[in-house]
Amino acid sequence: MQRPPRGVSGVYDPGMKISMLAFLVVAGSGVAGASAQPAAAPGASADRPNIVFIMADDHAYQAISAYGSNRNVTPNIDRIAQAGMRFDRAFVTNSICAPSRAVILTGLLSHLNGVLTNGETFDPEMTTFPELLTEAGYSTAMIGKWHLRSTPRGFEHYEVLIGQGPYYNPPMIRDGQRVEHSGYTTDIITDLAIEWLREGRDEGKPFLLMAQHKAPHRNWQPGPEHINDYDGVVLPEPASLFDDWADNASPARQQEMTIAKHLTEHDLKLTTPGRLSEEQREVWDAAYDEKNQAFAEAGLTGDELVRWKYQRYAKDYLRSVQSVDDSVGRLLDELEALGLADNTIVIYTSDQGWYLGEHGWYDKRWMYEESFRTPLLVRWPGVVAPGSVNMDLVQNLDFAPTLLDAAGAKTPGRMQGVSMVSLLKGQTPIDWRQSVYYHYYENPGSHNVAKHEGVRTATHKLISFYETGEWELYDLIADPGEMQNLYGNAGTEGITEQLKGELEFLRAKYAVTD
Ligand SMILES: [Ca+2]
Repeated sequence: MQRPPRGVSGVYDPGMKISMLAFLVVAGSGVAGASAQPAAAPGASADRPNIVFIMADDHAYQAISAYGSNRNVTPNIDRIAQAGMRFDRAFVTNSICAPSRAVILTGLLSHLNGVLTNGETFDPEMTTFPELLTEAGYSTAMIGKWHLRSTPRGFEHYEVLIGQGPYYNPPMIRDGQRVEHSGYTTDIITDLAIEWLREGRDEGKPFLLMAQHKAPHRNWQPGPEHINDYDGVVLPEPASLFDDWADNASPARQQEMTIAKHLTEHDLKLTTPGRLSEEQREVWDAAYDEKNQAFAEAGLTGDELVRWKYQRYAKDYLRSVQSVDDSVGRLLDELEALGLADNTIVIYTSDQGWYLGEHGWYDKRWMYEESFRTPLLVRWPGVVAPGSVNMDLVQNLDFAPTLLDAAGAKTPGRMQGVSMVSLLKGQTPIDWRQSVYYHYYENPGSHNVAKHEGVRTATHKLISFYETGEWELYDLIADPGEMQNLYGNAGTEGITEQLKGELEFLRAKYAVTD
């Protein structure tokens, strides 16, 4: 179903796009030489693929049916997996929103791109892959959640949420001008992306469209079309919903992200969100007044209350995901309708993973699998074998070099990621990495997660909570849920030394300093 753009005030100005590009050319953009791709003549680009990069915020792979979700069905996201490649060992380098976005744009780890936590402003002078694609002759747009405090640069066109942005009626910044929208934010981002595909892009060029959702970020406000999904359903609980962390080092026990204790009334929808129009509020209250009355009458306590909170939280999260899935379907349909699907790479990913009740948690940040991993699905007709699955170790660090490579543009030598194009072709290079590096920095910070770094191989994970000298070691084959910290146990000396050596190797390779 295609919907017209809704509630847009302000008129789209194609001149803005052209003048922005002209500025980049005239100014030399400060990174001339970083891209060796000579400026292609407009229209001389039929062989270069278009790129649609769709990123959700905090979308757990556990909430995608292509990844085997036992809790929801995402038929449209699954279309990308069915026609393309599913990466089962895709990881982030720092599992939190703004830092992940900076890594994706720059191909540099946090300590080199400057965004260590959500508190830093992204340096607008940093070289980014969209900027390099613009220079290489791509028509480029960034629509949706930016969340880097800076003004987007290097795109022909942008329209972004302000900060986190609300779930309903978001003001946005369109090429420097504030515009007001009414409606559900996931739908609005989709409308704007489709509008740009139809009318905004330069049709003489290949294009990069980054469509980045706010959903399903906290506090998981469903859209009107899915607000009553899962009513009457009892979602399966993760096996570790009541994890007490008895076997783990103290950092995990000191966090503040439990479903049991740390969700607020606002998170649990016991209060009505602000910002809703009268009409939206009617829909909202009609849905939640009924749900909340049943809860009040039940008078739950103890584990039963935790179970109720899990159901409420997970259902709202999945309702929010469902609108993202609708959005993916609309974008895929639009590519078909415009005759672009056959020469367009479509990527679906998230800025990191998420706990959907595993270990009793919501949120992210940890190097444990649910937040360290991120969904990554790539469709590239004629290049990627439909329905393929990749088990190589890849990271969001690799996205920039991959997309530059796919576009035939040169990757700056400073970028630390590696192009995944050969993986997409089904060919793993013999020297592909055997381990990945992780580093989380935001402490003190929300949810009280200690700083940590670590290394993961195909079979094991070693984590260093270096401020307190605590370590954790997991055997991911025997214990994929990471319920048993093996560090210091007899018989693990060899693997521990091996992983410590690997961690030092990666620190040196990536120029990580103390
Ligand atoms: Ca996020």
